[in-house]
Amino acid sequence: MRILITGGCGFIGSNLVRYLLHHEPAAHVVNLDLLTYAGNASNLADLAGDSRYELVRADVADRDAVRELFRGRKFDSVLHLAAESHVDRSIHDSTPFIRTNVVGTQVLLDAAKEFGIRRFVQVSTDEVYGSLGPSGLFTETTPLCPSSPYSASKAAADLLVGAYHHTFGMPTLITRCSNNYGPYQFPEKLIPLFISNLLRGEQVPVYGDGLNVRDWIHVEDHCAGIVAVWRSGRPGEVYNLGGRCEKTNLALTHELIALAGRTFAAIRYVADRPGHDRRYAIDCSKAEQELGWTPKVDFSVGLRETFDWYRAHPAWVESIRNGEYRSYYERQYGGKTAANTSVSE
Ligand code: NAD
Ligand code: TDX
Repeated sequence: MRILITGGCGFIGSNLVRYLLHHEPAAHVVNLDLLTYAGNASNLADLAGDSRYELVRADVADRDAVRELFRGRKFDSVLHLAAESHVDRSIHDSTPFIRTNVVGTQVLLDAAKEFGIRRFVQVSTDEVYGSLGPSGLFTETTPLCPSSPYSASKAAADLLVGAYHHTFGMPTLITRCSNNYGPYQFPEKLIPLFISNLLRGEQVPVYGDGLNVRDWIHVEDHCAGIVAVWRSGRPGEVYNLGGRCEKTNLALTHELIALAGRTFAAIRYVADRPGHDRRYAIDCSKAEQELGWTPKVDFSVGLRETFDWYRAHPAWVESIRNGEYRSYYERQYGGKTAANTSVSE
């Protein structure tokens, strides 16, 4: 059974490729990835020589390349993760977000329709629902109300996926997951950025008052949820996936500071993210009841393991923190370079 995973060199994609090969002995995985700044072929270096894995470098929005790939292989299923995924970058420039997240999804849907794919899973995000007040949870029937260019592009893609099911009867499914953490996450997102700064003795930039809430899930639990939806979800349905683990950014930052053995002097409050969503929290009971899936990784255990993973992989982090990353960091965090945000405690 040949499965196309898009974005398999990114954070969740690389964990998913490994998860699928481990849990589905019959699966052969083709990984379609453009290898953007966020894609790293070395995330799957351990699969070199594995006859069940193949990497194809291409753009999901390149219609000819995608059709060529589908024509050459008989894919059973598509697990679509390729995306521009960082909210802050979408605020600087939304152009690649529209191309990859919206046009790329349309191109894939057209190819999946033309070549008769049996299952098409769109990996989406809780951010399409917008922001919550102090109480309540996102359910699958919460209206879409995206706030950022990133979440708007994901919502647009989700609507296309739903429309292809409704109009053409395509066997599409959508997952909407909360914030992931774990190994191989690019250090522009909160947890890997803060861990890598703390390990270098640098400060961590907390946006605004630090009281925004996110619902954290370990990437392994997310991968298990995607596979459960792929195996047993009902076509045309949306499944929320979450960790039932709400934390303010400040509480999470304190946990990371404790793991690093640092003090609160490591925190630097910086200007808030424009349009910053206040709170996300997911009701994932539909996936639990219908699919028998549930998040399993205890947050404090998962966070410690993640911290240890970054500490054990300095070369992986340093290879990313060079080049393009440095200019991004300086633009995003007020011109402060890593070197001049160091603190002595
Ligand atoms: P990531 O940024 O780490 O990886 C994205 C991958 O997509 C990279 O390998 C990149 O090279 C590839 N890619 C980008 N543009 C491409 C293009 N035009 N053609 C082919 N490949 C391209 O992202 P992630 O955090 O692993 O997220 C994966 C998916 O999961 C995304 O769709 C994202 O919206 C969704 N999601 C992420 C989270 C999270 O917390 N990270 C939560 C919910 C949903
Ligand atoms: O430097 C920072 N300081 C800070 O306070 C960064 C990078 C983030 N934050 C805050 C903003 C958010 O409230 O931390 C929280 C988490 O931020 P991100 O890691 O950028 O994630 P978020 O914007 O919540 O989106 C993530 O979860 C949903 C992923 O990036 C998305 O791809 C996913 O869809």
